[in-house]
Amino acid sequence: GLSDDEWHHVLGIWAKVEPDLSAHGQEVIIRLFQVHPETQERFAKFKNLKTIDELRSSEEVKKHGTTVLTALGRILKLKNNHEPELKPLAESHATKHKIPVKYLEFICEIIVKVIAEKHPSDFGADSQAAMRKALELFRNDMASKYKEFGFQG
Ligand code: CLN
Repeated sequence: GLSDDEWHHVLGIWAKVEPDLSAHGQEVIIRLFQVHPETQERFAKFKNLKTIDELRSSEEVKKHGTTVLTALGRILKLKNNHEPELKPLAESHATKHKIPVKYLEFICEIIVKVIAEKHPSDFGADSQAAMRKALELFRNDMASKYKEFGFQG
Protein backbone atom coordinates (compact mmCIF):
# COMPACT_ATOMS: atom_id res chain seq x y z
CA GLY A 1 0.00 0.00 0.00
CA LEU A 2 0.89 3.68 0.16
CA SER A 3 2.06 5.67 3.20
CA ASP A 4 -0.14 8.35 4.79
CA ASP A 5 2.07 10.94 3.18
CA GLU A 6 1.63 9.40 -0.26
CA TRP A 7 -2.15 9.24 0.14
CA HIS A 8 -2.08 12.86 1.23
CA HIS A 9 -0.44 13.74 -2.10
CA VAL A 10 -2.88 11.61 -4.08
CA LEU A 11 -6.00 13.05 -2.47
CA GLY A 12 -4.58 16.57 -2.58
CA ILE A 13 -4.25 16.54 -6.35
CA TRP A 14 -7.54 14.69 -6.72
CA ALA A 15 -9.24 17.58 -4.90
CA LYS A 16 -7.99 19.84 -7.72
CA VAL A 17 -9.30 17.46 -10.37
CA GLU A 18 -12.77 17.03 -8.89
CA PRO A 19 -14.26 20.50 -9.50
CA ASP A 20 -13.87 19.87 -13.23
CA LEU A 21 -14.15 16.11 -13.37
CA SER A 22 -16.04 15.98 -16.66
CA ALA A 23 -13.44 18.02 -18.58
CA HIS A 24 -10.68 15.80 -17.22
CA GLY A 25 -12.68 12.67 -18.01
CA GLN A 26 -13.48 13.78 -21.53
CA GLU A 27 -9.82 14.55 -22.21
CA VAL A 28 -8.71 11.17 -20.81
CA ILE A 29 -11.14 9.21 -23.00
CA ILE A 30 -10.34 11.16 -26.17
CA ARG A 31 -6.59 10.88 -25.59
CA LEU A 32 -6.91 7.16 -24.87
CA PHE A 33 -8.77 6.59 -28.15
CA GLN A 34 -6.21 8.61 -30.10
CA VAL A 35 -3.09 7.05 -28.63
CA HIS A 36 -4.52 3.51 -28.40
CA PRO A 37 -7.28 3.21 -31.03
CA GLU A 38 -7.83 -0.47 -30.16
CA THR A 39 -9.38 0.67 -26.87
CA GLN A 40 -12.16 2.53 -28.72
CA GLU A 41 -13.14 -0.74 -30.44
CA ARG A 42 -14.22 -2.07 -27.05
CA PHE A 43 -17.04 0.47 -26.88
CA ALA A 44 -20.05 -0.38 -29.01
CA LYS A 45 -21.44 3.07 -28.19
CA PHE A 46 -18.36 4.93 -29.45
CA LYS A 47 -17.46 2.96 -32.57
CA ASN A 48 -19.33 5.42 -34.79
CA LEU A 49 -17.23 8.41 -33.66
CA LYS A 50 -14.52 8.66 -36.31
CA THR A 51 -13.00 12.12 -36.05
CA ILE A 52 -11.57 14.17 -33.24
CA ASP A 53 -14.40 16.69 -33.75
CA GLU A 54 -17.00 13.98 -33.34
CA LEU A 55 -15.29 12.79 -30.16
CA ARG A 56 -15.05 16.33 -28.82
CA SER A 57 -18.68 17.15 -29.43
CA SER A 58 -20.03 13.87 -28.06
CA GLU A 59 -21.97 14.29 -24.81
CA GLU A 60 -21.72 10.51 -24.35
CA VAL A 61 -17.93 10.64 -24.32
CA LYS A 62 -18.04 13.39 -21.72
CA LYS A 63 -20.53 11.43 -19.66
CA HIS A 64 -18.44 8.27 -19.81
CA GLY A 65 -15.31 10.20 -18.83
CA THR A 66 -17.18 11.46 -15.78
CA THR A 67 -18.34 7.93 -14.93
CA VAL A 68 -14.78 6.58 -15.10
CA LEU A 69 -13.19 9.33 -13.01
CA THR A 70 -16.01 9.26 -10.47
CA ALA A 71 -15.42 5.54 -9.95
CA LEU A 72 -11.66 6.04 -9.76
CA GLY A 73 -12.08 8.87 -7.22
CA ARG A 74 -14.17 6.66 -4.97
CA ILE A 75 -11.52 3.98 -5.11
CA LEU A 76 -8.67 6.40 -4.37
CA LYS A 77 -10.53 7.84 -1.39
CA LEU A 78 -10.76 4.39 0.17
CA LYS A 79 -6.94 4.33 0.11
CA ASN A 80 -5.57 0.87 0.87
CA ASN A 81 -9.07 -0.48 1.61
CA HIS A 82 -10.56 -0.16 -1.86
CA GLU A 83 -11.65 -3.77 -2.31
CA PRO A 84 -15.43 -3.22 -1.85
CA GLU A 85 -15.46 -0.60 -4.64
CA LEU A 86 -12.94 -2.39 -6.78
CA LYS A 87 -14.58 -5.79 -6.86
CA PRO A 88 -17.70 -4.95 -8.94
CA LEU A 89 -15.54 -2.94 -11.33
CA ALA A 90 -13.13 -5.85 -11.77
CA GLU A 91 -16.07 -8.17 -12.31
CA SER A 92 -17.67 -6.08 -15.07
CA HIS A 93 -14.36 -5.34 -16.82
CA ALA A 94 -13.27 -9.00 -16.65
CA THR A 95 -16.46 -10.88 -17.40
CA LYS A 96 -18.62 -8.42 -19.33
CA HIS A 97 -16.34 -5.93 -21.12
CA LYS A 98 -13.31 -8.32 -21.22
CA ILE A 99 -10.72 -5.58 -20.94
CA PRO A 100 -7.04 -6.63 -20.91
CA VAL A 101 -4.94 -5.39 -17.98
CA LYS A 102 -2.72 -3.74 -20.59
CA TYR A 103 -5.56 -1.31 -21.38
CA LEU A 104 -5.76 -0.38 -17.72
CA GLU A 105 -2.07 0.48 -17.92
CA PHE A 106 -2.77 2.68 -20.96
CA ILE A 107 -5.52 4.65 -19.28
CA CYS A 108 -3.57 5.09 -16.02
CA GLU A 109 -0.62 6.56 -17.92
CA ILE A 110 -2.94 8.96 -19.71
CA ILE A 111 -4.66 9.99 -16.48
CA VAL A 112 -1.27 11.04 -15.06
CA LYS A 113 -0.43 12.98 -18.25
CA VAL A 114 -3.77 14.80 -18.38
CA ILE A 115 -3.54 15.82 -14.72
CA ALA A 116 0.05 16.99 -15.26
CA GLU A 117 -1.02 19.15 -18.21
CA LYS A 118 -3.99 20.68 -16.47
CA HIS A 119 -2.29 21.26 -13.11
CA PRO A 120 1.37 21.97 -13.82
CA SER A 121 2.00 23.87 -10.59
CA ASP A 122 0.08 21.52 -8.27
CA PHE A 123 1.35 18.17 -9.51
CA GLY A 124 5.02 18.07 -8.63
CA ALA A 125 7.40 15.10 -8.63
CA ASP A 126 6.26 13.76 -5.24
CA SER A 127 2.57 14.00 -6.15
CA GLN A 128 3.15 12.38 -9.51
CA ALA A 129 5.11 9.55 -7.94
CA ALA A 130 2.38 9.03 -5.33
CA MET A 131 -0.36 9.06 -7.98
CA ARG A 132 1.54 6.54 -10.10
CA LYS A 133 1.88 4.32 -7.06
CA ALA A 134 -1.85 4.57 -6.26
CA LEU A 135 -2.74 3.71 -9.87
CA GLU A 136 -0.33 0.79 -9.81
CA LEU A 137 -2.01 -0.52 -6.67
CA PHE A 138 -5.38 -0.12 -8.40
CA ARG A 139 -4.16 -2.03 -11.48
CA ASN A 140 -2.49 -4.80 -9.54
CA ASP A 141 -5.58 -5.37 -7.44
CA MET A 142 -7.78 -5.29 -10.56
CA ALA A 143 -5.47 -7.91 -12.11
CA SER A 144 -5.70 -10.23 -9.13
CA LYS A 145 -9.48 -9.88 -9.01
CA TYR A 146 -9.59 -10.62 -12.75
CA LYS A 147 -7.97 -13.97 -11.97
CA GLU A 148 -10.57 -14.70 -9.28
CA PHE A 149 -13.20 -14.13 -11.96
CA GLY A 150 -11.35 -16.52 -14.26
CA PHE A 151 -10.10 -13.88 -16.69
CA GLN A 152 -6.36 -13.89 -17.36
CA GLY A 153 -6.52 -10.28 -18.58
FE1 CLN B 1 -14.41 1.07 -17.90
C1 CLN B 1 -17.80 0.80 -18.24
C2 CLN B 1 -14.85 2.55 -14.78
C3 CLN B 1 -11.05 1.65 -17.63
C4 CLN B 1 -13.95 -0.34 -20.93
N1 CLN B 1 -16.00 1.60 -16.76
C5 CLN B 1 -17.32 1.34 -17.06
C6 CLN B 1 -18.17 1.76 -15.96
C7 CLN B 1 -17.34 2.26 -15.00
C8 CLN B 1 -15.98 2.15 -15.50
C9 CLN B 1 -17.72 2.82 -13.62
C10 CLN B 1 -19.71 1.63 -15.89
C11 CLN B 1 -20.11 0.47 -14.98
C12 CLN B 1 -19.51 -0.86 -15.39
O1 CLN B 1 -19.75 -1.32 -16.53
O2 CLN B 1 -18.77 -1.44 -14.58
N2 CLN B 1 -13.18 1.93 -16.49
C13 CLN B 1 -13.55 2.42 -15.25
C14 CLN B 1 -12.36 2.85 -14.52
C15 CLN B 1 -11.29 2.59 -15.34
C16 CLN B 1 -11.82 2.02 -16.56
C17 CLN B 1 -12.36 3.45 -13.14
C18 CLN B 1 -9.84 2.84 -15.11
C19 CLN B 1 -9.37 3.91 -14.52
N3 CLN B 1 -12.78 0.71 -19.07
C20 CLN B 1 -11.52 1.06 -18.79
C21 CLN B 1 -10.59 0.77 -19.95
C22 CLN B 1 -11.43 -0.09 -20.84
C23 CLN B 1 -12.82 0.10 -20.29
C24 CLN B 1 -9.26 0.14 -19.57
C25 CLN B 1 -11.17 0.22 -22.27
C26 CLN B 1 -10.55 1.41 -22.39
S1 CLN B 1 -10.25 2.18 -20.85
N4 CLN B 1 -15.63 0.35 -19.33
C27 CLN B 1 -15.24 -0.19 -20.53
C28 CLN B 1 -16.41 -0.57 -21.31
C29 CLN B 1 -17.53 -0.21 -20.53
C30 CLN B 1 -17.02 0.35 -19.29
C31 CLN B 1 -16.40 -1.21 -22.69
C32 CLN B 1 -19.01 -0.33 -20.91
C33 CLN B 1 -19.42 1.00 -21.54
C34 CLN B 1 -20.87 1.08 -21.97
O3 CLN B 1 -21.21 0.46 -22.97
O4 CLN B 1 -21.63 1.80 -21.32
